[in-house]
Amino acid sequence: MSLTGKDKTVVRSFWKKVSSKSGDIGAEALGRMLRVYPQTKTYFTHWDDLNPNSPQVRKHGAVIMAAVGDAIGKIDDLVGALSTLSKLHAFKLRVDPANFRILAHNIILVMAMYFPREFTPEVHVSVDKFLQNLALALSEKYR
Ligand code: HNI
Repeated sequence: MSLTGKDKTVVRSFWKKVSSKSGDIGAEALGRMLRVYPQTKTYFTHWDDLNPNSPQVRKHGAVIMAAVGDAIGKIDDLVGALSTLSKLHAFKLRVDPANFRILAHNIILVMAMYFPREFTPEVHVSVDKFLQNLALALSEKYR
């Protein structure tokens, strides 16, 4: 479902409130994904420690959320904004795109946990739509 002007406004304004914690959100979301959906661990076997608080998990969670923040800055052209990352995940990392939705689910869950007051039903709808569109844009180069 494509994002409306209102969705974009809601996502941008929520991001302003939470972006200072983006590293923590990403780290916790990635750690949860690896713990709760162990099939996702297969892509990270080159890391020393896949437990939620390991330095590599925390650092990479922050990298992922920085990319999410960057995508919010380019919310009018998510496909263009994510095309390089889409190619990387498709051809080099060979990540099954079903996993993008799994990570998106963990990101929204952690956002709700960390920001219960800001995470209104309105925010929930628009951020969920945004993350689904981001997952779709990341899947664009798969063929
Ligand atoms: Ni993903 C590397 C962004 C989902 C597996 N990933 C990256 C990098 C970014 C990134 C940014 C670093 C790129 C670089 O070095 O140039 N990944 C994102 C985003 C999402 C996502 C925005 C979805 C919200 N990645 C996933 C998922 C998996 C995944 C769901 C697997 C389950 N990503 C990887 C792997 C790497 C990676 C593996 C390389 C890690 C490494 O060791 O450097």
